[in-house]
Amino acid sequence: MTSTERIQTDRLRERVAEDLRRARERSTLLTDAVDDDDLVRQHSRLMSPLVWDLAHIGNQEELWLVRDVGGRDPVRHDIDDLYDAFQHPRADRPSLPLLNPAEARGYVREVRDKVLDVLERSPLEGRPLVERAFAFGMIVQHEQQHDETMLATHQLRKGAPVLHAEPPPPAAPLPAREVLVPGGPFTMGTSAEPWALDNERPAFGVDLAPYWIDTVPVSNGDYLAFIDAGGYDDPRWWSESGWAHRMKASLSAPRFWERDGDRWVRTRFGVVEPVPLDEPVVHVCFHEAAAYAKWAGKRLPTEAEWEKAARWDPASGRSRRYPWGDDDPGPQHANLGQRHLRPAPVGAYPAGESPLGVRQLIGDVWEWCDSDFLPYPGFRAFPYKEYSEVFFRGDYKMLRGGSFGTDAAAVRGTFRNWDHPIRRQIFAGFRCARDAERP
Ligand code: AVJ
Ligand code: FE
Repeated sequence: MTSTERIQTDRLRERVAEDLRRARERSTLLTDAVDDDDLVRQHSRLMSPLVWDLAHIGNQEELWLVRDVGGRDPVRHDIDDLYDAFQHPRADRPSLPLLNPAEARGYVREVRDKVLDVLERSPLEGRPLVERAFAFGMIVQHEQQHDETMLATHQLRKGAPVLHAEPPPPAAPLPAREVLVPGGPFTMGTSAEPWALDNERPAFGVDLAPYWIDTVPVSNGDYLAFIDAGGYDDPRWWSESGWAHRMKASLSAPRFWERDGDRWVRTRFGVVEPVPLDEPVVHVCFHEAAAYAKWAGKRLPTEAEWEKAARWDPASGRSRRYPWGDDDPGPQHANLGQRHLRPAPVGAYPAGESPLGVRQLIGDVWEWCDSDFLPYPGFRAFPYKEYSEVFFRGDYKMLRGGSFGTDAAAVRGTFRNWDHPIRRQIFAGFRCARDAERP
């Protein structure tokens, strides 16, 4: 190893240690915010008790970093089954003999101590699992993904507010409500991003017809016009399965909204407040997003259209890591990391816009796309089939760009998230697109 390589490896180790520390700081904040009774309780059948998420975070870290990368003995050989998401559905997790809060905290601490030692000694090259610290990056992302899941559990929890954050930055002037994305090829996915997960790989060419895409997500004010126009009561706007779900679930507004006389209020982490008209709508399911789009004379973008709008640079023809370029996200670019516990108003973050002028693609709200979860051409499951492969072709729709609850380490221009089209507890909204005539 040359001295330049050694300096780079040391820098990578510091980066990993910092990312692990930031993830744990967030997990600790989310679990220390409530008492033990609250930690073991199930706040919704859609979610695990918070204490399950915490120990599951530690267990995944033990499996991959202590045992596999480190080649060390198990910390706890007896609990793998309890924290295997495929063994027990979320609804059943409260009745399992889980580690109690003190045990779970002690467990994740013990695992982390060993992992920091493994990190010091690992060469961060050689086999694919450790090359450029991939396994460490995967575990950082895993913890951050569960931190967003725990934040969704907090949103479902009843009671007085326990989480607090600064308000997000204001909107900036917006030159246009939609932009034309020219037709032609672009590179989707990645073969270069070191911590990209298996479903984002490999890079491949996609040729798209031209389309228009909104420069900002659909706002609460926009969505309210759909409600006021009777959109929830008109099957013309809904797909067949969407209408069936709308009827069965009696949908009439986004989740957490309530009518209060002649205005709408929403509950946000225990605070009841008037629905802010200029914020992106959040807590809508795919079916509601698709119905709104049809009512508006538009449609949802496909996943490829979302990614081209987010990454394609017309000047160079290259695909960027993020809309603003290749730099890692900073607070000027996007509303990420639970810094603000709400989306920023539409038109915020001008420094984060794409070359074509599309804003808020990263952060604020996950954006529903009209695509199923399919592997890219040349996909290979890595390092385990249960991250992506077992979900391909299931009843899922794609979500892109991350939300205010997503950490910068757990989202990028190529990142792919998915959920059932009826789910509303996630921090999901959408933006619209429409076909353009070919020139
Ligand atoms: C990619 C967000 C759908 O939370 O179910 C966490 C991520 N995978 N633990 C999920 C995940 C295993 C996953 N999503
Ligand atoms: Fe997990």
